[in-house]
Amino acid sequence: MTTKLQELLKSKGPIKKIGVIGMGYVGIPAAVLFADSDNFDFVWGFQRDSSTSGYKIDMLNRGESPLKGEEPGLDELIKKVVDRKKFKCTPDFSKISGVDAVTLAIQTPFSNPESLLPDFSALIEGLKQTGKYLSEGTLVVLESTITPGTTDELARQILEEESGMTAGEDFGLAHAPERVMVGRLLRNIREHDRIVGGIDQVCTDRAVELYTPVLTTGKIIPMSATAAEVTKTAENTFRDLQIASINQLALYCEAMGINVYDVRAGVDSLKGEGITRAVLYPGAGVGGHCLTKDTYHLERGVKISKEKLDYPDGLDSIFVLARKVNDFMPVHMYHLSVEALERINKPLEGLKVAILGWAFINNSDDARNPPSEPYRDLLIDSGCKVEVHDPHVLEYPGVPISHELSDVIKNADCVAILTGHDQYFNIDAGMLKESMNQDHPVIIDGRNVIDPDVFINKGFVYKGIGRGDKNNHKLRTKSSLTLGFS
Ligand code: SAJ
Repeated sequence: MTTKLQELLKSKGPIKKIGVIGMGYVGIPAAVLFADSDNFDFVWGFQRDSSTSGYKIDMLNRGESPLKGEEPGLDELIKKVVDRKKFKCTPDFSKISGVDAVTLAIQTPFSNPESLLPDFSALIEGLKQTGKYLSEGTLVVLESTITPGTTDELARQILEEESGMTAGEDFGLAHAPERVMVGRLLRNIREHDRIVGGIDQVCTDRAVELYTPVLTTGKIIPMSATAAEVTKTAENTFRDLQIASINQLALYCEAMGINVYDVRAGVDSLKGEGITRAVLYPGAGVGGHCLTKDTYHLERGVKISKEKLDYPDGLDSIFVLARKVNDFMPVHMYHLSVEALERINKPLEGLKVAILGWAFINNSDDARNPPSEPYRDLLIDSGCKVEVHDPHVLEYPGVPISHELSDVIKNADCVAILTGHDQYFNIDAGMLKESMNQDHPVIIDGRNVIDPDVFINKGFVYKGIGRGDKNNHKLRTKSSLTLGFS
């Protein structure tokens, strides 16, 4: 028995006109890839004409990308589809009534880090606009990272209220989570497999029709909408768990006086069918906008789930524990700093600490939820003077960022490496010691950047994440340094 929606889709025919709401890192590449496909006739890019992002409308319609940073192929593709009149950006959401499919690529940030509750306000606004102009037989797809259950409940409710129609009968509804990484937006959309989940099979099939033409090496993986939401949050939750595992092992190795990188190499040597261990890298913490929040989306999803969860009473989920371990790493960096300075009888009050690296990830200017921030806060609370260097981050609210390494390390009592930017791998121990101008300068390596022996032999007090084999090294005395004993 065919459903009403099947009849509607049959009479509409294949998807030809598409709308993409939210001209950001996710929406722009998605829209121009749809527009570049011969399967589709035209794509509207919907962007609110707000004071903060209204400028994007004219930029895009001039064929220019409003996105910062290098995005291979994107500038050319925007210009191409605009010149061919296959794409146009507009603040007029009423044009949704003329499309066959509309996708929502709208951010769902945390309202505040403490509450770990997502701010769905922009997404809800987008859903209301969509519902208001929705026509029969249109497919609606959510691409934002959302709490499992959102598509099938919140989104369905808003769309039905605003449109007066019924999801799954009068219009289609699905979730197709984005998996893009800044710097490789087009490649990720084309090459990553695409999870596509409808609220029923007809909606899933229509969403498969929408996304298939933009994939090159990627394959479609169809499932239910809620399974798609869980997949997206779980793939980041699992990565966070993998990182927490090696971070916990690093803490154990420090306590047991061994080198975590020896253990890592050993465990990683187990390769092959079904026995490979996904051993990642320990570090000063986990930042960014994915791994720091997606675990809590997943946790909230299971909390509001229809069926009762069977799990040991009062026990944190291993996923939440993983978050707590990873969020402990900047605190551990602080503990290592205190231990190192105590070895040379330097109370923190009034000391100068140089932080090398503010970005949450190597060789990037992305400073969302940086592990360096809690580390800096702890130092300031202890009375330290803190200066921050980062070669890529231009600015950060409330934190002066220097681009002159020599200024930041000058006369510093302690240097702490928080981000593994390439530049830091070339730091010369002799130069650093001279610039810090201390008998026993302190260096805390949060990203396995330096060779401990080179710095220890220069008279540094060294501490490194996971380096139980070096963290209690002998201190080179002044005399042995002047006599040049190695
Ligand atoms: N980190 C470690 N140890 C590791 C790997 C990362 O401490 O072994 C830290 C990084 O320093 C950083 C944080 O974790 O502070 C996150 O790093 P990330 O490499 O996971 O980068 P993200 O947060 O941008 O994650 C994104 C995600 N991609 C999408 O959401 C589409 C994630 O699913 C990808 O696995 C990841 O990129 C990737 O592989 O590049």
